[in-house]
Amino acid sequence: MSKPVLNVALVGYSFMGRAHSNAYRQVNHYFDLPFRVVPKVIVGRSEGPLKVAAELLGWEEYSTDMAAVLKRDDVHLIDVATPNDSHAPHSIAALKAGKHVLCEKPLGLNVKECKAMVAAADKAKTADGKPCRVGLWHNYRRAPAASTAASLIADGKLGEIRHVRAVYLQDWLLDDSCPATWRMMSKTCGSGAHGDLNAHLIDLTRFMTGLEFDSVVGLEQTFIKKRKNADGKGMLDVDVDDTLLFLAKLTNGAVASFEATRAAAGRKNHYCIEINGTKGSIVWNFERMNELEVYTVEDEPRHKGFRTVMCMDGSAHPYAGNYWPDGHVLGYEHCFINMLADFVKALASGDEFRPNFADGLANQEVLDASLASAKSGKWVTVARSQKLKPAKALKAVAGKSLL
Ligand code: SOE
Repeated sequence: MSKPVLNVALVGYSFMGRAHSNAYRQVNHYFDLPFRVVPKVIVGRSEGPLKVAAELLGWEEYSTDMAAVLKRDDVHLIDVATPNDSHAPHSIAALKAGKHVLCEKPLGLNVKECKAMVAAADKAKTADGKPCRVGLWHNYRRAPAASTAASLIADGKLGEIRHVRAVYLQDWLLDDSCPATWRMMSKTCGSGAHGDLNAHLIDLTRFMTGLEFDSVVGLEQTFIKKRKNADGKGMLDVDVDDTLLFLAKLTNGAVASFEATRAAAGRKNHYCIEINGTKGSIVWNFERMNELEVYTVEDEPRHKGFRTVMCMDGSAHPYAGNYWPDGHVLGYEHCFINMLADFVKALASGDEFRPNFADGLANQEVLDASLASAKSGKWVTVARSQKLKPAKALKAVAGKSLL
């Protein structure tokens, strides 16, 4: 019997639009899903590049008229992969039109926008009266090793969490050769490396530990304060951070440190988190994304030490078995395919999907508090406006390839 279709409209087609397009094309090839996911229409402003993107990225149609796309009853899911200042307008319009929404991170420019997005999501209904579902593209949760770390912690293997230390280091703004883009203006991005990269560190900390942030103290720097405009005319005064570091106290008393920068020479996309508990530690380094370093105090002294676990065993690690036999590694793009598969399953089952817009708001409350602290130099209590249960750690569904 043929499956019902889930027709998708994507707005935005640069880096994230390309990564999402790949997920829409691939997901049904590797996951047995209740819907056939169809990359239906790609939306943008300029017809020429849009036509090329539609052909290249595998979209059936293209349109420069978002309002018209939202009116279509053969479009079910809107994917917002545009710059941060358009996340709220696009997502809220799509929810009001009764569409499900997947939005790129960070959810919005600030807490105010995120609260409006959560409110819109809480009341939105599809044309047939069902709740609209929402998700937030924090893709790294869906790396098998990251989900394995979360399940080890949820099962108490690390004991009580005491420390989190995480860095997300890039170097594309090391010098003044990169012209000004939307990522360097607070009106279009909210904050710089902070909202772009610390957002991932905050999300993974919340996901892996199940803890929330109590208070923070931040330090920001903008090393290059002026950048030439892309059109070569004049200079932009950069009003967001190149770098933001912050310390945090988590809700169980654990202490944490976070570093996000776009000025660490030689670091291209160096994302690494270490979590220490009373019974052990994990280290996950995205550059070795299929491996998880694990230490447990219970090991006997003869072989006690950090061990490297290759998280590609379909019987033990989420998602691994959907692709290849044990040990054949996955890449950055699989995190997006895995997340989309979970979203589509949740859409059909009605089960909770995380991270959702409430997670995006919780994340933004930490981002805004640490940015405020960086400006004041004082500790800031995170104004948590929700009581969220920790996301369920993703257990390995006995992964099976479809052939
Ligand atoms: C740019 O820093 C960027 O594309 C981020 O926006 C993404 O979230 C990250 O996954 C890769 O780097």
